Amino acid sequence: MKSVYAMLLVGLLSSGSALAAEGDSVNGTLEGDGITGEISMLETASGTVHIKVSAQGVPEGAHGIHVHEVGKCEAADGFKSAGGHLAAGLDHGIQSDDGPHPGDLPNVHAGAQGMVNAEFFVRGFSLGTEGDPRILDQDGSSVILHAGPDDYTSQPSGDSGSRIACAVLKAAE
Ligand SMILES: [Cu+2]
Ligand SMILES: [Zn+2]
Repeated sequence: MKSVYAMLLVGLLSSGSALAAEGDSVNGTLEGDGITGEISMLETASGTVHIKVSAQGVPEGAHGIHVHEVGKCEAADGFKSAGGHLAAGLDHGIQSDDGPHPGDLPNVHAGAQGMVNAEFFVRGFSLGTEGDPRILDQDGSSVILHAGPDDYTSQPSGDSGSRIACAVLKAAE
């Protein structure tokens, strides 16, 4: 009987979570040297965030892509302005015992034409005005595309090389 109670309690806690705000959405324009693109994120009925990425002008191959903790894209400083990964106190990468960061995403791949089209399902952050971590916190958030692939294990950011494009995330109109 006790375990039934415990399960009920867990059910109530998770369904009452401020993380689930169905319909909240953010988007951003990806810009880098010769690279343009679009990012959109939608918080779905399940509380899972649905992300779509499209980009052109991306060097052929695999590229790390993450949500970074500051919504500031300054090309002049190599997009260092975007800060580190949205981390929530966790370690980087799906291959880490205490990972991944909420902002860690699977690598995207560009073919010879330089096109990227990808979709992801992610849990672990909110797009709304509540929840922790959330994309639209005081200093905002961004998405960064890297020169090389994320190895999903190296700290603090998967050894994915320089930052080649950046998108500031904003509440969708
Ligand atoms: Cu990154
Ligand atoms: Zn990370």
